[in-house]
Amino acid sequence: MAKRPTKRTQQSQDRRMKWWREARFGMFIHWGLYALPEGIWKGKEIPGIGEWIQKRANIPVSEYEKLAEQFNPVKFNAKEWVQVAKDAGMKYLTITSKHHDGFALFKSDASPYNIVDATPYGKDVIAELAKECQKADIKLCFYYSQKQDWHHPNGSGNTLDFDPNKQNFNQYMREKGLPQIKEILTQYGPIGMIWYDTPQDITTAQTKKFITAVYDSQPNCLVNGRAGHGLGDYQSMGDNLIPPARVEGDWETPATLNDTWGFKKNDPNWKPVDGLIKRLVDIVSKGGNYLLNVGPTAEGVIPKPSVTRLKKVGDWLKINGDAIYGASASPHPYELSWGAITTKGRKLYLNIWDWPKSTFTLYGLKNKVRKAYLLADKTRTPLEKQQTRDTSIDLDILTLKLPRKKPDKVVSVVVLEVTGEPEMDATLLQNADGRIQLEAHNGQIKSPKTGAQLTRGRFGTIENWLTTGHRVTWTVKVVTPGTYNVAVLTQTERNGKWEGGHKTKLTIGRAPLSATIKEQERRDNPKANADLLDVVSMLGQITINKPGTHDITLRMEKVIKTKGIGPKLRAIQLIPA
Ligand code: FHN
Repeated sequence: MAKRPTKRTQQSQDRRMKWWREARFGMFIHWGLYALPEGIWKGKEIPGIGEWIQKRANIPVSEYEKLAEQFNPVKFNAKEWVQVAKDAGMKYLTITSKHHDGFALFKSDASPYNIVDATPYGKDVIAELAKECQKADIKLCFYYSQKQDWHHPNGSGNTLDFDPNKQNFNQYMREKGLPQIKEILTQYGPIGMIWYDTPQDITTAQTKKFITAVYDSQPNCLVNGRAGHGLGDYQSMGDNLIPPARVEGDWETPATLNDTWGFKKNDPNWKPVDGLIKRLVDIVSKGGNYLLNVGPTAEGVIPKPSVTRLKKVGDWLKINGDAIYGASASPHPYELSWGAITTKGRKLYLNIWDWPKSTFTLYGLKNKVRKAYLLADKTRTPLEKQQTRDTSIDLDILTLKLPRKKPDKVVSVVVLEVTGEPEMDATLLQNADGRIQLEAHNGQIKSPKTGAQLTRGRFGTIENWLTTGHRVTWTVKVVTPGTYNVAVLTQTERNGKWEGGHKTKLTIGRAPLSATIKEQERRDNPKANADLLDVVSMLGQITINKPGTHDITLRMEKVIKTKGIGPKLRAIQLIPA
């Protein structure tokens, strides 16, 4: 969990975090001068995220700041924006009050480079948003780039105009950073959170000043985890990154609807609605919040593809919101192949995206189910259920009779009301549909005592597998013996580079399967940035003879490291043949 610079009791911290834990879903808005060029500078398409155009196209301040003279978002309508968030079922809105380019979307006495003083528009959009958010009961929160400021001679990040060796960041803090934090916390009523970003080489003392400035003005205002040095009220995950398993403490994934944050004309890579709903469910099932971004145009319009998608997520939440708002992580520490579980008190929500033909089976639930029903069913008609226990393998089995027709096209929710606190078998279990999913992050690594060690990537991979002699073992409870097709998933590098040809040996009991990793298919991994792909390689078949707990071990008998990558292991999948 992120640390706080001031000591608070758990109770008072719980009170401050309450609205945020209840909310689970928020809107991020990246809006500023960068919306004007739309990702194109002097006729040239500038690669990368739109709000970085000043840096990526090497635009000097003297040229970039002139954009302010054209910034006239005549179609901006605070009420409409807030309504988009409301219709999406979002409970908070975090807008870039000042991004790295240094331009403020609010009236500021600390710097004239702001929407009121520097643009023909001349109105304070933040003031208007604050009014509408209050009316709609949406928490208004501010993104503020505390370290990078490409417009101020003492802000970080602009090496084109300013010499970093001559900069004095403390002076920046005194002249602009801290006064602006005070302005945004005193001009617009109660603020939910300050969302700091890219702390870079900020010192602990400087970070503490930025945090204290928030708490001094508004003690109940939260601070996100990118304040720096692990401080803040909760942890911020990497952009678009969803952790592979439950994470303790409060955390949030900031993510985009397409690939950019600030508006770009040529970024049509919109995520499909089903992917957005599944991501939301997945994040909540691991204990986090989803902060999903829109990048309005320079005229002040939220792009239509964003609005239509968000509306559909909102339609889903209208029916299934109980499974999300105020919900906590799954009691089962592993991912499930059919969907994800969220909980609230003595209720479990089975968010199912692979709807079975008629019977749904859940392994490992230890509680007695008092009642099961579809969340979409207003009458809450009980579903037929049966709970048994297979003592030979120490497994609790729940079966539910489900209607043939799923209540929702994407994710349908079954509610289980149970006796006592939800409790599930903590072993890795075969999925009830027969699949056995061995995620790299769940595997135990055994390496030779000397020499290069395997490392764990931040988001679930096992890396640095450049020598032989290492083993990764999973202990899994198998329910249905049989023959399985084995797939291995390895991850590409950011630039798409990947290396194959490694000779693997997978062992279950005494039966080994030896094969070579070859690229057969590249697949999007919805839990990672779009540029990290899964490469699928089918290794062959393996037979598991009896039910019960088994160790499955993967070795590399030969690794190829010509490109210095080796196999970056993401998962092994055993699919019933
Ligand atoms: O550099 C920024 C980027 O422009 C964007 O604001 C994202 C949102 O999380 N944060 C930084 C990169 O992580």
